[in-house]
Amino acid sequence: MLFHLTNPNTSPAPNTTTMTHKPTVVTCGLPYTNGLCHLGHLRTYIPGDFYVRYLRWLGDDIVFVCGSDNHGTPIIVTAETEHTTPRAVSEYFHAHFDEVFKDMGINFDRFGMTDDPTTHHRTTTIIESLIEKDYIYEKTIQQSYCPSCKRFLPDRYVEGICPYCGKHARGDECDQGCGRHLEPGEILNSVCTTCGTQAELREQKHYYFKLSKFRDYLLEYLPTLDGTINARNYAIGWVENELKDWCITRMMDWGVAFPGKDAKGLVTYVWVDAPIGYIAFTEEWANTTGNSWQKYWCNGDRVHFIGSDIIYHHCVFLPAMLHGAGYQPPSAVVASGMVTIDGQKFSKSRGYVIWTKEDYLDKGLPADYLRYYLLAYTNHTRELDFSWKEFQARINNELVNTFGNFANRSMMLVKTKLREVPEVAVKQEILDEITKTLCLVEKLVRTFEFKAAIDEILLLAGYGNSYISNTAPWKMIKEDPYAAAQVLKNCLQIVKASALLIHPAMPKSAQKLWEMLGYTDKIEDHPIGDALVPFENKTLGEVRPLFARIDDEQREDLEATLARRAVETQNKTTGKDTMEAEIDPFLENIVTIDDVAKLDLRVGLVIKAERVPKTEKLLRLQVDIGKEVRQIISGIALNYTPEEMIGKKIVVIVNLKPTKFRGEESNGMLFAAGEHAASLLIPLRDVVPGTRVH
Ligand code: B3M
Ligand code: ZN
Repeated sequence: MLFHLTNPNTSPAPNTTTMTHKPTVVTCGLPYTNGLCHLGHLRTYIPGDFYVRYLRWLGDDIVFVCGSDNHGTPIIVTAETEHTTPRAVSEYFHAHFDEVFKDMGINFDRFGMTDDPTTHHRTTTIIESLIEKDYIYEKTIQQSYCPSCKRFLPDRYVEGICPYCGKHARGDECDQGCGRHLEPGEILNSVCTTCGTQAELREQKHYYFKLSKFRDYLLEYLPTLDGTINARNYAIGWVENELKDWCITRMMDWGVAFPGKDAKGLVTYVWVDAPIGYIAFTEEWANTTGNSWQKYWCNGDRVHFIGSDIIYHHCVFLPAMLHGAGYQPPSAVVASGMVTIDGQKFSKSRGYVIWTKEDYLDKGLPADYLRYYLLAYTNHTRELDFSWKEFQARINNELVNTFGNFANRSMMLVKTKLREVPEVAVKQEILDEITKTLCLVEKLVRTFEFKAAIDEILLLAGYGNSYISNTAPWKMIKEDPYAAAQVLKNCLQIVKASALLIHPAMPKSAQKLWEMLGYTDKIEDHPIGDALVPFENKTLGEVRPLFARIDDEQREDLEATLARRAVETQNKTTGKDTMEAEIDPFLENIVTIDDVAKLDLRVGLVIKAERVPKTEKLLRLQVDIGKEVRQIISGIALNYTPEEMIGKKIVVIVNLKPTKFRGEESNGMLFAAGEHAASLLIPLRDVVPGTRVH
């Protein structure tokens, strides 16, 4: 069946697109080259990439840069542990992030390294300019020093107590409490992270940036800062409360050498050169493509996508430093909420982590699903609680059942019932609906409301779905083929617009859909106005299901990987065998109070201790448990000498069936925590031997 009803209606592009926008550089926070890319990272990069793709589609002039953050103490610590250089560690993780970003469809124009010469050069230039303008001064401070490692302990080399909130803190950041940036020497009760020795304070000369001088500037600038409200408000609150000068040097040799002959041995603090990397990466891009970096950094707009834990660095420190050196400050800071997993705080050390490559991409899951999920799940500034269950539900309900179903139904009906695309005009009401969506989504994207933008696009597909269900063209076709053709042509127009609208979020899937619609070129080369150009192809391409459902088995497999990782990580830290605990022991081995009551635990006094001959780990103890003295053989010799055991009061289980170790009878068992019983359990207050432990 072929229709020849020609009415090539054209409709103007929505007028919002005719607005002109400044050249814009968009950046994403730089990942440290000290670990692998995990799902938490993506919360910054995917919305950043979506924003860039969308604005490019609207015709804006955008350059999108990022890079890896190579300096700072954690990278040196890793290099020391791995017996290699910080540069080698950086190159390894840099390559990893570069690959993962590409596989996730995150397309930077430049992904540089802060240890490359451009960042070194730009940092030196900016610092020299700050020195010249008298924004930097010298000061001797008390700095943590480890008498055992015989070195100063900058930043992550030291741990202790936060002077503001009393929680455990790392050298330069209160990571478990108030989140404050900590200045060198501020941390209390500092301990060397390498060897555990209590640190001493020693004098050291450093350079300070006069951040306090920028208070008035920041109070004037911050209300004009665009982006998400959390960033602006947090920064204003900070500046109103306190603004201390910043120590911007560290005594080590990995980093950007601090300029000046008096600064021997000092490098700039990593938080100085890292954001300067944004400028340097733009320079690198400009140099290789024949563009101008100044076009973006001096006249255009600068939009920074970051995690909400580094707002202070981007909205307080960075604008002050840039302004002081005569550069333009950020135009917008877009700060995402943090990511949790199944309600748990993301934690590499506790195994609550989903690695982008190993746990997602390598399992064959499409990048677009995760891109969609992270964009559509919740508002950008809210905390995002990831769960595979929710992931499955979203993909199946929204992508498979709504978006994919509508597109496939429309195209399959055309293919099977009409064979060719009817040459009938698209109804105005359909074009109006698309225009409405285009205007709304543009506004939402420009105001960083990514979730709402995606919802609108899905609503357009939903509108198409209801339209096709209500009109039922498959029934109509017998009585009124013209009307059925009209409906299907309208549907194809909605599919075309939906493909174009969704391509910044799901570039691969949109391209697939584009080809099913019969196009042979790249969807991203089509400007926004094309969403309203009547569907022009005469035949469709090969139509296949656009999205695949995630079944329960697959979801359970993903959940099991996460659970296993948490258990394995915990076992590694507690010294348990990995094979022993595939399942969560806390859930599987529930005991009752009655079970506990069966154990007779007593305080015992060690009165004699000696090594069991020809063994490495065993000690033979004589333990006074009140009414009698017991012999207990215990595998603690690697951690405790016989001499130090004598006189110790320990906890012993006394109703354990006697057993033999290496021919020696053991009548009881003691309690200790950690590998090879690293830490004995002893009563805190003095009690007589034989006292029952409840
Ligand atoms: N490398 C990572 C972080 O703190 C840090 C970002 C630098 S952005 C200039 O999230
Ligand atoms: Zn704190």
